[in-house]
Amino acid sequence: MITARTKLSHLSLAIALSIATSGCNTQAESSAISQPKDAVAEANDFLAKAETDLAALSIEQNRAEWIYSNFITEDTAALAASVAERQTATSVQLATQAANYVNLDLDSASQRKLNILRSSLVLPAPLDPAKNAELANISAQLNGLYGKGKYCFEDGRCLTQPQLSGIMGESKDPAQLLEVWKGWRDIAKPMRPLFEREVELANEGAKDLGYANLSELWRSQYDMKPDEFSAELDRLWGQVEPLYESLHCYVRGELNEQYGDDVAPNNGPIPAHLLGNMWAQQWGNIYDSVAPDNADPGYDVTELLAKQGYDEHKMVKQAESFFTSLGFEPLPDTFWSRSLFVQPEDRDVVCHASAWDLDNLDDIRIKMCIQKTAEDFTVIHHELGHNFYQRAYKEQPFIFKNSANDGFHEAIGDTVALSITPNYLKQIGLLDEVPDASKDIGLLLKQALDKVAFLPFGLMIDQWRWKVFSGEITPEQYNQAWWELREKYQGVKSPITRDESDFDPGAKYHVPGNVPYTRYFLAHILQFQFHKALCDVAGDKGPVHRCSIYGNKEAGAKLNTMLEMGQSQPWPEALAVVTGNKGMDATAVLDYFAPLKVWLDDQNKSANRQCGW
Ligand code: X8Z
Ligand code: ZN
Repeated sequence: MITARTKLSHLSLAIALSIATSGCNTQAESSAISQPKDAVAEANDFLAKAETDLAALSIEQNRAEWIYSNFITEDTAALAASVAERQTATSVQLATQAANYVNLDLDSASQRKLNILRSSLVLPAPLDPAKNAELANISAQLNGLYGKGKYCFEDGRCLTQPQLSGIMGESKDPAQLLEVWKGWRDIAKPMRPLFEREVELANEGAKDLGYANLSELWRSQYDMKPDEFSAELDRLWGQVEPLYESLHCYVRGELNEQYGDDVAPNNGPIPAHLLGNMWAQQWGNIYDSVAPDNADPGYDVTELLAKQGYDEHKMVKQAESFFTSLGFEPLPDTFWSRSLFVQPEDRDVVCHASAWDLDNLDDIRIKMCIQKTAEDFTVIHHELGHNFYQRAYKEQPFIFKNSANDGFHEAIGDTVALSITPNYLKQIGLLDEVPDASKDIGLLLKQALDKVAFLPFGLMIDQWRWKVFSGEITPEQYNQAWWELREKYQGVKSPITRDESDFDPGAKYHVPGNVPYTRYFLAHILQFQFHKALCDVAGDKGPVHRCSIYGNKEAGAKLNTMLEMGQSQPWPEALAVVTGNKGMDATAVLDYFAPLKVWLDDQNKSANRQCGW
């Protein structure tokens, strides 16, 4: 959740300018009207001070949050909440003040900084200090509830989220899958009243800043009007929906053959516990159940890692070496001594993978309870993508130390991981023999189970949250509306009856963590655009799903040029640096999976499947 971190540490950070700040506010207004020249100077002074102060305070916040997430107790929660409270107060103050300067004739960088200051909060507190304190407290509690979450079996064994996810990924026993699926969701029930209050308070904070609600604020962070952004998402989803439907149809048919009509009917939405993942968000873990008969590439990265004796540290080293092969500097020693790779047995930690930038310079780290699986090998690349991005933009002014938009931050490591091809695995000694082109459908299917299956999930989380923020979904409808959207976008359903005593959204990290989720949808489009463009730079002439940019310094340099820009330019400019185009476009996704789409439709047709739900 690096970018949540980045966001928080950037803009909910801030130093308590306290009395001096509010005085400054009034002056700014009056001089802006009467003395434009002085007002411009004042605006620049305001920005300079804001950046210095924010940068300093962000370090304090990062440390408090790092310690809390690595050691969840009442005390660390209180300390983290107390820093968050100060920072939110200051960043709200700065966002309010920034509004006073936006109509001045400033240089474009200053103008952009003001806009970022105004719109980058993800959890704005009301001006009332008591409410700010309450919000900081609730936020820390929600994070803690997720991090401490466990399900205890009847035999007394209590498992944490990564362990339960391991069962969801491996088990083929529907009864066991259902027990774990349901058990994990019980951790979220106590979150419901906290979440409801969090929404109320943050909406009030958004209104204080001049937004209609928190939905409008979240959607204002993409260099376009909020409603244009929503329309852009609909457009991108429309591009990929037919591909998703073909995949859904095929997978549902195969699951029906495996489990039978009672467990996995061949029509309607797919029961959510059968897809190899706690949230049915990526389906790669059921590849073996749905693999094509004649086109299976015949290797499994989890097994290859085990065979070569990879431990957690070696998995991270290997991922680092991909980045250095592109020309990036190796990670600093402190990364290795300060990161968390292995789940500690003696304390509660937030296991959900995240990448951190403690000092906005070189103290970069990851925190992740690594499982020795193919899935986590990919997640490690994802996390390092964040760290290499952070280091690339470290020379930018503080407010620009972020990605072009939040989807970019999520896309970089994934882009690199798209280059984990059979050829690459052979080059690094994990695979003996590269499967020939007759196995491409298997390779593409495996990839689609993760990347294509993710798209509607990546979209629906914030479709739900935005409606919650705007009031269109009321607290009495939280769970029902959640499942309606799950069904609408993903075509999955709850395997058992749920009601409003449940709070299933809370069982997904980013809801209690208050991390916006549309970024991952964007990243799943962007990474295919980046991959295609970088493969072109690398001069690869083969099919794009066989292309690996491993070792290619030109591709690395191109990527680095974009990363170094940070958030200093509107995202279309950054996108153009790598792709030559200024628009997000799912054509790259469709091109990548084109042979698979033909194959899926063929399979669905010859099995006479009725697609859709
Ligand atoms: O949360 C993450 C990363 C950290 S930013 C591990 N991801 C989303 C998720 O796990 O739900 C990566 C893919 C989607
Ligand atoms: Zn991420």
